[in-house]
Amino acid sequence: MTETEDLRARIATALSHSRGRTAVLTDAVDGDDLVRQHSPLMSPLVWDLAHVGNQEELWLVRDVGGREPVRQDIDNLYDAFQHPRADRPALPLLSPAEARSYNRVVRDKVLDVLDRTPLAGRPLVADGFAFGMVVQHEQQHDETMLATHQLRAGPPVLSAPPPPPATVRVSGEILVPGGPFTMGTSVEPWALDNERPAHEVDVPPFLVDAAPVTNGRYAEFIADGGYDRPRLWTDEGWAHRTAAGLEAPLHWRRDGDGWACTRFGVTARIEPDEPVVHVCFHEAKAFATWAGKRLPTEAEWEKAARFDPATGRSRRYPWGDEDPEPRHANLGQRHLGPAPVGAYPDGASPLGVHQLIGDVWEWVDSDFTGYPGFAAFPYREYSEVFFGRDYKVLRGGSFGTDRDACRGTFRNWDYPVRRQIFSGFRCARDASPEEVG
Ligand code: AVJ
Ligand code: FE
Repeated sequence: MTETEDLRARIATALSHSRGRTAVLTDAVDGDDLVRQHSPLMSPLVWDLAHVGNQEELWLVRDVGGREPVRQDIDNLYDAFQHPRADRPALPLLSPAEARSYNRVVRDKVLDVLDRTPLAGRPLVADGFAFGMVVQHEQQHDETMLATHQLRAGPPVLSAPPPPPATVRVSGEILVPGGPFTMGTSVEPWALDNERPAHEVDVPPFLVDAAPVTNGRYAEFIADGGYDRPRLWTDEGWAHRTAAGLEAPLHWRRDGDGWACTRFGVTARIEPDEPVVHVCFHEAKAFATWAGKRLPTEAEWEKAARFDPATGRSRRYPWGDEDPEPRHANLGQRHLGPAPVGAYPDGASPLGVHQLIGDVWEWVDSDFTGYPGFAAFPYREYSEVFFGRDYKVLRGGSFGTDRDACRGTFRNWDYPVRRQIFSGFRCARDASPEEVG
């Protein structure tokens, strides 16, 4: 096989893998359920379904392939900037059957375009970028659809084996040495515009938690009055906590002297050793203050995840440069929840930081902005229009994130009040001179 044939085969596999996930998420419920809105924060599942196909048509059929449009008349319906999520159920959307057949027609054309397009030359197609972008887009919506499932009431319709148990004890903090490291990338073929370009950042020495904050620790924060002490919160955080009546992570309910939560229709006691999930940025920050720590900055998070002190290089992933395998991280909706701390020793960073990739997205204390030298590509609406103070960054992916939409440089963002996403966090703090040694 030539290199191009190999790349084409990998793209075809990734396209069909993502579509398989989309099918699982949309075949699990009936037509009524697909067109219904389960939360004003989310689209009806049938919107995500056809939006995935429409983006694929725009980029791969029309732009890369130069082919005639399949359904130009529906572009406006599936343009996320034309209609806020809350308004989408009232639109004249394709029915579930129409959306499925539209996606099939588009995909057949795309496989033909893939066969005929040289994957070199203009930046949009070099290394199969546009195909990689479309694969990641579908995987991002698969995660969004999984979040919609979590907000949906009723008996369980999704199932998966439980995550693996812990096999090592992981606790305490890891010292990340001070000095420059390479943040972002200029060489990762499918990295999106906001991950580029690679640039050097000097990060002072700091300590980072070896693992994400667990449910058990988070419950201690609640029991210690964490939600009742304004001094633990920023002004903005306290105002939100009060207005929204926050008392615990989303989906938690008191259960005797402890807590239970409902996940994809199944109610169970919370597992003390699993990373906490469904907290907003403000809750993460208040917890960190309570713990005598802070959230890591985005540069600190990435250095903890990628910096190899033996070589001074930044890795693609904490475990090295190889693509994620099931032994490295809890990704891809193989399990319907985070794994306990200590379940992925093979995924640890060289410094010994665990579960940076997968399980839960981690809030960091940084606004979403462009790196020095940022250039929007191939469209401003992916990243650039979101730059500024409104959004905080999340890193590392969750159990709901698939492998092509997750790497050491990958950046996610959301409003600091959002918690319907699979969001958790870990803490960090400055290193004292004695600790630096
Ligand atoms: C990167 C997850 C914030 O879902 O809003 C999907 C990804 N962009 N379609 C989102 C995205 C266009 C985006 N996030
Ligand atoms: Fe989208």
